Parts: sequence; C-alpha cells; structure tokens
Amino acid sequence: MAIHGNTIDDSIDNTVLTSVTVDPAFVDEVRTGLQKTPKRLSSRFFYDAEGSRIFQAIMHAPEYYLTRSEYDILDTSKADLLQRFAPAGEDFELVELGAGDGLKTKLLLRYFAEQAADFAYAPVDISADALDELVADVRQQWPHLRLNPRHDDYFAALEQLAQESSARRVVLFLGSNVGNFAPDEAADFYRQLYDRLRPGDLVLTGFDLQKHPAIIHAAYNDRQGLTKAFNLNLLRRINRELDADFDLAAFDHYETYSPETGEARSYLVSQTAQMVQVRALNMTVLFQSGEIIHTEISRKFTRSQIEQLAQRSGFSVAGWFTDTKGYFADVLFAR
Ligand code: AVI
Repeated sequence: MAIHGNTIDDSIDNTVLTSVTVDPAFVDEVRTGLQKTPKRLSSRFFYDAEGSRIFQAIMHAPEYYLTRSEYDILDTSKADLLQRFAPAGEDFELVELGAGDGLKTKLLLRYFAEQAADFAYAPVDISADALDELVADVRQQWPHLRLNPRHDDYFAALEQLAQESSARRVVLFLGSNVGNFAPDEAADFYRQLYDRLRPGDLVLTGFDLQKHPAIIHAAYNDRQGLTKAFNLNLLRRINRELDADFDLAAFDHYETYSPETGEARSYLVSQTAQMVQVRALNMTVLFQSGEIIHTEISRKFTRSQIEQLAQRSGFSVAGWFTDTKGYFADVLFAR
C-alpha cells in the first residue's frame, strides 16, 4: 500500500484493487497525534459515514438531552426567532454551519415556509454525503424553497455567499458544536465570523449549559454503548483508511466531566500493552496497558462565559432562548 498525494492504493502484485481518498488533514492528525504524549486524535475526524450514523443514534439516546432540549427551544421560540430574523418581513439568508441532517433546522424551515417568509437556506457542510442527503430531503419537502448549499469550509462559504447577495445573513451554529472547540479556538472562530459578516447580521448558537455533573456525565456514557462505539469508530476509520491493525476489542471508552472546568472529555484506553501498525504511514505505535488517547472535548458553558465570548469577538447578545429545565441555550449574537 502507498500514499500518492491524498490517495491510498491497495495493491497486491502491482494490481490496484481499491482506491480510497483520504483527507490529508486526517493523515497528518494520525501521524502527529499518535506520537504525542499523551496521545491525541481530534473529534473532527469522528464523522465518516459510520460515525455520522452513530451520532444520529446518539441524538436519540435517552441520556443525550442536548438534541431534545434544543429542539424544544426552537419549537417554542420559532415565531420569536422569525420576528428577530426579519422584523419587517424583509428577505434573509439562513446559513447553517455544519448542517448534518438538519433535523432541528427543518422545524424552522417548516414554520418559516408556513409563514411565507422570504428567505433562502444555505446549508454548509464539509461532508458531501451529509449535505447531499439533506439537500435531497429539503428539495422534496419544500420544492419552492430557495436553496443554496455549499460543500465547503465555513468561512470560504460565508465569503462567497456575501458576494452573491446583500440580504441579511442569519448564521445557525446549532447542536453545541461550539463545545467541541478549545476555549481559544471558540473566541477565534467568533472573531473570524464577525469579520465576515455585515452590521445587522445575526448568529444563533446552541450552547450546552453547565448543570448537575451527573446529567452531563451520563450523556457521554449512555447505557446502549453508542458513545463508546462512536469513539471506537475513529480507530476503525484509521484501520480502513490508513491500513492499520487496531484491535477495537483491546480499547475501551472512558469519559470524565469536570464541573470546575465545564469540560467533558472522551478518551480511548488501551486495555493491554500492545503494538499497533499503521502501515500506510509506515508507523508502529506502542501502548502501555491503561494508556489513553484523548479524542474529544465537549465544553459546557455558563451564561457569563457566553456573554464574554460575544464581547471578546465584537458581537452583542441580542436574544437568549432556553428550555424549561435550563439545560441548553440558543443565543442570538448581533453583528
Ligand atoms: C457534535 N458534538 C456537539 C457532540 C457533543 O456532544 O460534543 C458530539 C458527541 N460526542 C459524544 N457524544 C456526542
């Protein structure tokens, strides 16, 4: 097997059997992350087709309150949101970053369409599969909706959209995706967003709030083992895309939540001393028994942290929507 640019060819006796396209950033992450102490792989790479499928299942797990909480908020607040997005019924462009399957957004689309709101929907996703599925579904449900999908990097898509229309942009960044950033990355992300928006544009972000630590801990330790499968799938992806030989049964999922930092952290734990070959990278990785790979941070916020985030990046907080339990907040930032 050899890597040519970003393509790996599976060859036996010089006969190419399969050709898998591998994201160069993934190659780089595996190469550098498995050499760090402690070992680290970013949760950015969880979302191959299988990872996306498992994440859909997590969103329905009884312990994973985040999706239900946000769905409730959007359902309860949809009229108020439309009023803020288009106070005088003017047209606007709803740009969704990391659209996924758009489950919660479809609730808004349905309501906005019923109200005959004048808007275009621009879902942006780096996963072509997820985007294609969403677009096909939205087209089928609302054939007259102006649809402007972008299979691109978030900021490149925003810049391009700005050139194409002068309508107010309302950016959706839902689902607590912001929690997967390190604190500095989050501030940087909103600063970059601010620079690409015009005065009057809006950003609606889903933040998971700090609450009883046991509730948060359970959300990342579901009884069906979905979160474990989600975490382990990263090793399966390395096996498939980089010709590695991780034995998934020799690794466990371990989660911590610190109420002091507000960080839920996911780890993979080597259950034994072992050696793993990543053949496409010509790399041998040694694990001690009990050694971890840190894979994800899911940060939980306080209200004042969210207000500071807005302030540090130049936005003002223009709306605060929460569920009855106070578990989750969708917060409107205005440029
Ligand atoms: C996508 N992201 C907001 C999820 C979270 O809660 O951090 C991913 C996830 N990881 C484990 N369960 C869900």
